[in-house]
Amino acid sequence: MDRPHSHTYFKKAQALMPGGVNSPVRAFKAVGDEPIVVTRAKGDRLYDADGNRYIDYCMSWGPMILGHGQISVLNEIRKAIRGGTSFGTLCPNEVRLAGLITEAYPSIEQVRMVSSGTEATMSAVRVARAYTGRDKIVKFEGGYHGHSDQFLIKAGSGLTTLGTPSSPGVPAAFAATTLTLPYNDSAAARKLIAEQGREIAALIVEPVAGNIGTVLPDKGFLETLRELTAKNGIVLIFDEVITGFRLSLSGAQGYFKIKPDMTTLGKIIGGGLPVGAYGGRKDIMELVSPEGPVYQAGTLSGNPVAMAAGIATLREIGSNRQFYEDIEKKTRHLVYGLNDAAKLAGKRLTINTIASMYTPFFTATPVRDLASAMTSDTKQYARFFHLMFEKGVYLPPSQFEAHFVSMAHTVRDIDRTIHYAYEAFRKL
Ligand code: KE4
Repeated sequence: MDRPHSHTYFKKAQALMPGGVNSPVRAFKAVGDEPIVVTRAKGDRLYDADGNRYIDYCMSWGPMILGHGQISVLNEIRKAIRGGTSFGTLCPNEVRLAGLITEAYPSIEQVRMVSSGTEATMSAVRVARAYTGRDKIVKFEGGYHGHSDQFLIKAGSGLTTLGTPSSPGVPAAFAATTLTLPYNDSAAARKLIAEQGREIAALIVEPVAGNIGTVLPDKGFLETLRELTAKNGIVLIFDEVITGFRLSLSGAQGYFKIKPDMTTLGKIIGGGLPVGAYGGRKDIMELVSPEGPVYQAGTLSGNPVAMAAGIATLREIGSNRQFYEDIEKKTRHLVYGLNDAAKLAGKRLTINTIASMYTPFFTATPVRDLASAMTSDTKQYARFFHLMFEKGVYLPPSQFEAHFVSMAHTVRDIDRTIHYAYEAFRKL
């Protein structure tokens, strides 16, 4: 695909920004070549600076569950902007979005809006440490919870993609307070908590991993974490930045019927604008300033325009009783088609999927944790990525990410995708 204008933008970007991007995974480092430079998006399509169009399965890494440029969201943003863009005060839209979230998540008795998933998880852990008076936290190998220091230990997403699971710049003393476990390893969790449980403030988990690529919890895994944390006074944090409003109106906790002590949200609740949130039991959240002593703040937290985008998105989802059934039907159609195409082409793939997220791993091994995900042939993924890109299909530019279907994906585009995938598999 000829992309001279994108090339010009990227060259300028490289001189101005590290790696020419504002977030590492966008840089195409894991798949090679220069990144896509998008000028607009509509429905399930992206349009680049050279007028090329792509069927999009990255969907801005998760927020765009309705599709790009969804009219009711754009209308609410336009309406909000007419009243100004930021007040630095309480505004009605904050109350509305907080109400929609607490209504959808019974475990969230109180919620604090922030401007990213990173802020949400960073703040949730701080409150959990204050609540328990303990320092240590537990995360899972390949789990990605944003880029605050404590989580950049054996982390997934861009860190695994770029081969730096533990980032330099994190003080060893700080890193030592983060304990890690293999995802889906209940026995290891049981052992660690038996040994150190009373020193652990919080256990943070993606209830469905999205940053190893899509990895589902084994039967009983989440239940074990709930039992162990409850018994040891450990705050169980479900990081639902990806799964929140993706798996169900009540996220993964509603889907698997497990009640965490705290939840972090992001992506979909901002409808494409910068919004994150953390919340949970009132006796924990009442520690948050100014009600309590745990400080956390943000100039643009609860921004009226960003709130409007989130409100419109959640209302659009909530107004359609068939929403999750319909979007899952589209996803199943795609995943069955990809599996059939791979089989027909004689390719061995493992495709993990749940609700409207999935990941094709280029390995014949079942993928249930970071170690098994690492058996994937990332070179094959990169070649598949480019064969699809050349056909006008944009996938996440990394093997270790979730792919997303939106309500805007048409059956026609999904069938096209399956056809192109068959052709690509045969060329691998
Ligand atoms: P943000 O700070 O990027 O809004 O959210 C951090 C975060 C927290 N928790 C989970 C489960 C997440 O997946 C994320 C962010 N996800 C990545 C992609 N998997 C965002 C894309 C990027 O880093 O550019």
